[in-house]
Amino acid sequence: SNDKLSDAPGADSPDRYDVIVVGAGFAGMYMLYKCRQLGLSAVVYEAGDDVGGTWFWNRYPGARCDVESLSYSYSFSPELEQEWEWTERYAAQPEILRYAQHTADRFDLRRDIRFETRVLAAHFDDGNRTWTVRTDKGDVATARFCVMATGCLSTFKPPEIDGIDTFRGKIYHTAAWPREEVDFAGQRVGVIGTGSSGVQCIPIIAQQAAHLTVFQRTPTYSLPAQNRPLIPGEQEAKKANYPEWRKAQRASSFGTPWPAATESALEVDDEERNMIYENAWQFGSITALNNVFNDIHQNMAANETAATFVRHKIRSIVRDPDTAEALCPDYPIATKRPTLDTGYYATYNRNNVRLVNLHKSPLIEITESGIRTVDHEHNLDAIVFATGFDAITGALAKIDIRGRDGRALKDTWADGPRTYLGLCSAGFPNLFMITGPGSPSVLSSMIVSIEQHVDLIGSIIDLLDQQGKCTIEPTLKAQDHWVDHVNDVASMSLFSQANSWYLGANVPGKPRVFMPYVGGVGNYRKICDDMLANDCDGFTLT
Ligand code: N01
Repeated sequence: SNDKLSDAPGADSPDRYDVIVVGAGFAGMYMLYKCRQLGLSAVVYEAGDDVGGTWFWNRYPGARCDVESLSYSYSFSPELEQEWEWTERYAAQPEILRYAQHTADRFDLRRDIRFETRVLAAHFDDGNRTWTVRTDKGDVATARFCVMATGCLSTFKPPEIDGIDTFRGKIYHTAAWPREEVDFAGQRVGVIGTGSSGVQCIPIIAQQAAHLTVFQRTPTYSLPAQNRPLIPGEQEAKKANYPEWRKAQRASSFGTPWPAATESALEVDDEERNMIYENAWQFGSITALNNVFNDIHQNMAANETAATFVRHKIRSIVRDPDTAEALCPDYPIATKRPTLDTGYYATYNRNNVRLVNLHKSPLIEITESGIRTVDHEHNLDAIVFATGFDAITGALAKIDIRGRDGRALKDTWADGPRTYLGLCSAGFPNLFMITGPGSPSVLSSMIVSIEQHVDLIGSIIDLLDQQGKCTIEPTLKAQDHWVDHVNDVASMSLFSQANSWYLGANVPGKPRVFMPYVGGVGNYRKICDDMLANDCDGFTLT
């Protein structure tokens, strides 16, 4: 609403804090910990009834992280690092959720988290330089600082398909999966979407259901996870070496250390190139295949050699030639997010699984009994939407955020997000976004980037307090310069060549702006450290 928050009920005696944090996923939890460390009073509002964010909501069968568990974990507490035991190379959702819950218990975080409470609005008051936040539970609270720990992939997008309401069977969305076990036994199930969520749930649903129909619009390049239980000694070795490993993570390009490739894919002969790709395929990592040569992200011909390798793999695994062809992508590899799977392509060899190529047979509507494409009516008992997210800006857009002079963030960003360092936006003093647009965010192992931003925000607040300053806000000049830099770096890579959610292409009407920073986690950290060392260069402190 347009009402001033200061007129809302409860606004005459709001709860006051130093910091209000929105979201209790990995970002919000660590932000709360950091506030306590700095002696700041803080409250966290969380829509779910427990911590964990992404790992709280995405309970679909097969949900699993595609960063190795020994890397995808907090580094801020050596005790936590040492005591937690991972069971698999790539941890599944229940285990990561237990880890988040354990962290909350261990540091007694829950007492400052208000669960089942959604933040509706956050308004900055120029007069007293505070943020006022209103929730759906009627809470009104004020704080000097407001931190959005709302996640990059937390607002699932509507599937934009007619007739959903008419369907008489069950509807599921991978990002809003029910808590209780879903039993697909004996059912005819349809899955729409073949991104990371789709390729993870499809093989498992295929095993459970009587029949599975996969509705594919754009095929994905999927690599085998080669997941396995951790072998004896493996975890102990990493734990003994954690400080160095974490250092390497922070200095790396994507948050997981990877040896820098020195050769071009076009410099080696076919046999050697294939052997190198085969080894990467057998290794099992989303970063392996596209980083064995130094030009796959930059050079179309080099990129094509990796893409061809994966297409050969698909054709060698999938027995039906038409299905195999339909599964072969034709855009440059790694320009949309690659996916990591367990048995995805082989699933299409099962006789209870059918692939519908929506490019050939477009989807018309959902009917009361299933899904109608131009040439067929598919009768279904359940439909699973694995259709993705309004990424990076979606969760921020859902909150009525107003900065100086009552200006809405939504209006300020009508042509695409504008930030300085992906952390703050001009006109919105003392508002921080953890892994916001213009930071490495989704092009990194998220916890590495989350910890960096939380540490940075802590240092900035500390510096303001030491200098007796109240507000911090980026200058327009620094912001414009940063936005240009983010765009320049993206346009030098092939990333801008696919219709991906990185640039908002999956949401109708969303401005096409490449949102994550492609410059690399290590470089980005250095830029931020320099900014801080130079008295918050690019920010105005008042
Ligand atoms: O979503 P997506 P996701 N009709 O947007 C299709 C992270 N993640 O939830 O490409 C028909 O990638 C859409 O087709 P198209 C990870 O960063 C990580 O799978 O738009 N189809 C696409 O195939 C990931 O990248 C993990 O043509 C429609 C699919 O739905 C990000 O989250 C696991 C459609 C959406 O794919 C998002 O992944 C899961 C329509 N109307 C997620 N609308 C791991 O760590 C959309 N599609 C492993």
